[in-house]
Amino acid sequence: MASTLVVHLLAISHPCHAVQAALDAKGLAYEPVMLQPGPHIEEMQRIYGEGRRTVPGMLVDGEPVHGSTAIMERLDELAPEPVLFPSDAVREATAWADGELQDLARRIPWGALQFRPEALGTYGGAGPLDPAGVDFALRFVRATWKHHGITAVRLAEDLAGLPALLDRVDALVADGIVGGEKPNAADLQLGATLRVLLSVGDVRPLVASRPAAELATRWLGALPGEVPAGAFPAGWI
Ligand SMILES: N[C@@H](CCC(=O)N[C@@H](CS)C(=O)NCC(=O)O)C(=O)O
Repeated sequence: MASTLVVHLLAISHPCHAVQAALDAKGLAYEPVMLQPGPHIEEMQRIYGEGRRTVPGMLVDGEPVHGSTAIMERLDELAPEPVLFPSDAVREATAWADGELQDLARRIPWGALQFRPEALGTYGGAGPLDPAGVDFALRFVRATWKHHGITAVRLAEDLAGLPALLDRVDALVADGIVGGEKPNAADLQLGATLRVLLSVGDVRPLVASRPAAELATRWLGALPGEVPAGAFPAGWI
């Protein structure tokens, strides 16, 4: 009998999008539980245990599996095709994507939204926010700066370091570790992060002209959301 899968998610979370794409690729049915940003931290720890505050998490017949990569590993046990971890090289690329690069897709968009807070509305599929919405967005974005340790100095360093990270993604494509006929875990983790970066107008040109860009939309489609170019002060890109 098929296992019952319950997946705890946030609507705007790229590791959650990667896991949802993996479930879809394997054709596994699951119950999505959408949590509220903020209260999700307490709820996740209640379900998955102390210190496990982040989404995504998955219950397999009630057994907790926490974190996007651990979930993908478990999905390979539940359904063989497509194999998400076909090689050690994919495992290594996934671990990298789930760390350093994944974090950038938090700091860069939240960083840009500080300068264009009205654009927060576009990530929910709506238009730019009205003035009352901007008041809310400014408070929310400020909280994300604190939560993710974003500072202007760190952002400028992130932006300066981005081309080297994108070079590494391009090398994974060139080596055939990602970008194959079927999605693996690294395709999905990288794609989920890259499509967030594509939504930030200032960095889109850095990504769009590269082989890496194809990964962004191949398995996950385009992300709603757009921070118009010109958000970051000139010279940061
Ligand atoms: N690398 C982890 C990180 C997950 C993560 O940081 N999720 C964010 C949402 S994108 C979250 O729940 N953050 C809450 C927090 O930092 O306390 C994974 O891929 O599962």
